[in-house]
Amino acid sequence: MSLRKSLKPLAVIAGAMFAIAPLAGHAADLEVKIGFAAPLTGENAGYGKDLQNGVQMALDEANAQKIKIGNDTAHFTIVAEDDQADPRIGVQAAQKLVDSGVAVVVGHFNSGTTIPASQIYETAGIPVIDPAATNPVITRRGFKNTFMVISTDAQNAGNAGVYAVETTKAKRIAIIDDRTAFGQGEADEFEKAVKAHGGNIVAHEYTDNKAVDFSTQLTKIKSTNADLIFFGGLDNQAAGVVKKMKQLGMNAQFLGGGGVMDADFIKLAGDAAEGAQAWEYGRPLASLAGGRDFAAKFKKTFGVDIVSYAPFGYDGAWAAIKAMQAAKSIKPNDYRDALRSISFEGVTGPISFNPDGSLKSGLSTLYQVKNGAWVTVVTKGGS
Ligand code: ABU
Repeated sequence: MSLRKSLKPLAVIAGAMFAIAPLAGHAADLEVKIGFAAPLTGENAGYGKDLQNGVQMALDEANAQKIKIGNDTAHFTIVAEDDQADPRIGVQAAQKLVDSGVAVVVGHFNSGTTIPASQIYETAGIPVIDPAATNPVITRRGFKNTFMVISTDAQNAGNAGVYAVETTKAKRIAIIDDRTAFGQGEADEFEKAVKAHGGNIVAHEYTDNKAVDFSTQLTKIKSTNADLIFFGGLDNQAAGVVKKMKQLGMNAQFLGGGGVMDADFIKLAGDAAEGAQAWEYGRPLASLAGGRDFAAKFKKTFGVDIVSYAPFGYDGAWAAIKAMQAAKSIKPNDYRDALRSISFEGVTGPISFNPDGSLKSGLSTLYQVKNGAWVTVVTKGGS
């Protein structure tokens, strides 16, 4: 036998030994892929990266704790897809995650991507835990694999509608929405609640989520003498609306739904932000046990402050890990029931699910800009 020939079997054996040896740096014997999808490029990338960091923080903690699933020590790895906030790309991202063999997905950010993507996960039988998208349709379809760790716009925008009528005493209420699944969804829930409580809608105007000029809509609304304007859409456009209101000399109150209450809104709107009000999902982080520690650890780990939904991403990932631990399996058919009946204290509050997968006891909080900063006004359950 030549030396060349005799070395070949040895190389094969050595290769096989490396293949079964634990990976350097951790003693895992069960690799668990956690899927994640959100916009990681484009206008909404800040929200997406924030969510991804929240999920990563949960996985880092679980890996440090050497979580056991059955007899195996698990090592959790994130498999991230950029859905670009686009429904068509969101569906492709979902299919890629399914094909890559993820055990669960935490995502997406936009209601417009989450609604079609959750159909892909349902067909594949893979649970998706939604940490940010809030159109009520997401859990109204009765899917077995869709769960939300954030309250819906039936609650959040519903609370805004009741508040507009009963607390602000606005008599002439106008609405602008961005016609996305999110903005339109929350505007519809707001309008429904206003009408159910005897309020008066004087205008409902539309824009799209790329628009930067709201003169046409606001000029029409000004002519109705509206005393409160609700905006269904995200922070950057909400800032454009309040700036234009100021330029047009409008004194109506500004009320936002989810996705408005963050530092970007104040930065973009400047002085026009003062007095703006917005309802946002859940409780203020600082009021929750562990909230301040979470924020400090997040800053230390990633070098940036939380933008908005990172704590929900973190809780979503932990919900999946805890369900897998309880079921002693990472197979969806084994752990789905454990996920359905999970109950734990997350960093955002208690996490457990209604039969349709929506968050039990969802809450939302009203904030207002005072002296250039968001301050908490009140927290409420669903209306
Ligand atoms: N829920 C806040 C914004 C994300 C979305 O639902 O589209």
